[in-house]
Amino acid sequence: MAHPPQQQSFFTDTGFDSQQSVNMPQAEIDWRPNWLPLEQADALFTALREQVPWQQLPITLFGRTMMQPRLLAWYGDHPYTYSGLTLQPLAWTQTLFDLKARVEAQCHTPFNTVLLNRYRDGRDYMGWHQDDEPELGCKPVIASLNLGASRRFLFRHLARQEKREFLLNHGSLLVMAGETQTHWQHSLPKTQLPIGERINLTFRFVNPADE
Ligand SMILES: O=C(O)CCC(=O)C(=O)O
Ligand SMILES: [Mn+2]
Repeated sequence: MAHPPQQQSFFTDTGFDSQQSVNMPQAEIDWRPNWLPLEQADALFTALREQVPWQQLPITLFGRTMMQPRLLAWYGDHPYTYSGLTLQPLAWTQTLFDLKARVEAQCHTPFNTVLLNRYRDGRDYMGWHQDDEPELGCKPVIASLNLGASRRFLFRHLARQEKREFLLNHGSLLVMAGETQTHWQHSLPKTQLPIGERINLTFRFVNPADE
């Protein structure tokens, strides 16, 4: 892997961080609303918005192809295939490489890719799904970092009548682990509120053997 270019790091201090407990059966969730200090979250949002080569790409679901209702970018060491689309990875930038190290230290697990989603306003959204692609393995750890506008994030259990809701605010980190992806789906619904842009980053470990 090519060495990422030198650039000033966002993560020179550790900042304020507090975990909030979550009670969800058959799930392991680590929820840290104040994970990234405000100035770092602001700087990261601006840098990613300007520097990432955002793309709007098609998706095929149930035989129908449509444009995805958000912009995205895929970085890391491996391609990623989901819903009929294979994303070739962009090379790590120094900013994303440093951020990955910080998220790895928090989660005590390695990541080798990150999916970036940019929601231009409340009309952009993500429908119900599980992150259960074979290349993620059976109990994937997925760390989700949130920047910009706060958005509702919903969970629904696949077998029980249970739902949960989080308000994913600027600088928060939500980690999904254990059997979360087996038993729960998640979504980011549309909103009619006049809200600004949001960027979400999900760090993942793609198993090279299953590519
Ligand atoms: O934007 C979000 O918070 C959700 C992202 C997500 O679920 C995904 O990328 O798989
Ligand atoms: Mn997901």
